[in-house]
Amino acid sequence: MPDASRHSSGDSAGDSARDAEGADGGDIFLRDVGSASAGDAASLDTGHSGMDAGCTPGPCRSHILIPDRQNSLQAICLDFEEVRQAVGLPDGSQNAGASVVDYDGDHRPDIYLLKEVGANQMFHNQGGNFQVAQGLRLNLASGTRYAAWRDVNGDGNLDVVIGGDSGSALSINDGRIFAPALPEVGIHDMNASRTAVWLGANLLVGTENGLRFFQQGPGLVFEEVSAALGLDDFGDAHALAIADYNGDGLPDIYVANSTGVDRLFMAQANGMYQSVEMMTGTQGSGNSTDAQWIIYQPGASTSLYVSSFGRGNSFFVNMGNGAFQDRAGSLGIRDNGNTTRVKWGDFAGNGYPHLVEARSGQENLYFIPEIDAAGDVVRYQNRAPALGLNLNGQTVGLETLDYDGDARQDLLVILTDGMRLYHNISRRVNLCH
Ligand SMILES: [Ca+2]
Ligand SMILES: [Ca+2]
Ligand SMILES: [Ca+2]
Ligand SMILES: [Ca+2]
Repeated sequence: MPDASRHSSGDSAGDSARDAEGADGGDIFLRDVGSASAGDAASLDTGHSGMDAGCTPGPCRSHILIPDRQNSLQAICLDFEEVRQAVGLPDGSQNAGASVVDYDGDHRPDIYLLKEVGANQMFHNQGGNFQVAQGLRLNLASGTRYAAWRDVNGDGNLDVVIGGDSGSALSINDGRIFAPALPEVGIHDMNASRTAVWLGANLLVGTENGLRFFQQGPGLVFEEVSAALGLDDFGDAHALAIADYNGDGLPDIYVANSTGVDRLFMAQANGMYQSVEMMTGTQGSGNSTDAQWIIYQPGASTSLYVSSFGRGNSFFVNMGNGAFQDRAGSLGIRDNGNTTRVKWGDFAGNGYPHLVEARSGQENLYFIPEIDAAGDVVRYQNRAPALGLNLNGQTVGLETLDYDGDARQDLLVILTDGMRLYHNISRRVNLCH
């Protein structure tokens, strides 16, 4: 297994689609040469107005063509097809989220559905379709909020810390079943929690009473050392985002709190953390719901998107000198709605990720970048309606995964009372002049 340490929400950004070329790359589209030189825009609505009688218009259902910056004769027709039922996944009810993980190491991502009420379920990926895995003993009771996977004992089987309303606990996977760790070892924390992330062998948990950092010692004994490391925060974390934003080789921690300011903990060489959110202006809105670090265009420094419930979202663009500039407004991704979850994904496979935003009681959004001739993103546009992604419900989970192994990133949306799996059917098309 290449990476046994996973983010709590199963972030699979490492599986990013490198090539969105589909099998059927021969469709011919009219290219409106008046407005569509490859560098002008990343998203070009073909509409119907410009079709030339000499060209055969191909079926790009969404009408969203993303120019290929290397080849002006080609573009990517961006499109998704909802396949939940076809691949054997249930709608579910009382859902609380999902964790995407390859729990059995067969190189196919599986889906662990977390429940607000009722038992969690692991949907085993059989190679494009899913079946409930029986007998794993992961069907724990209600109120799960996260699952954080890592092979803690180095036996090649992924173990898991599952957390939620009744606290966090480690289960050990013997290759067949998961069994709770013995009381004298492992992680046992009674604080209600929504999120956790592995930092190497150590686990950081966001609880309603603040951060808990469990440092692994010999014999699977974990010690809570957050105060000693300078990770002093008492907010109710909804998300933890990890990245080395300043390029010193040490992973840094962003804490998106639903209560009080967000925190940015810069890792120091001595193993301690320095709180730099005020210095960097990344303290958030006071009601944050999610956060993700992202390289939003080729060559950019690792930047940070933070969502907020009922207040504007922030896009802290990393200026490369330790400073950030919130460019959400000028880039068109402020959105003052009730954002609950965000996920960036390179759905076009061109190094310019798109931004998916889930909102509570408002339509979900899907932002595509506009790119200038120099290759810089100048603005994002919401294209969710054209893609059929403008769900209006209570979204509690957003995950990217390539469930069918075709090298295109697919999108999983978990609603409290349903599930949608959007198969990425984007494909390369030829343009004609
Ligand atoms: Ca698997
Ligand atoms: Ca293990
Ligand atoms: Ca760092
Ligand atoms: Ca795929």
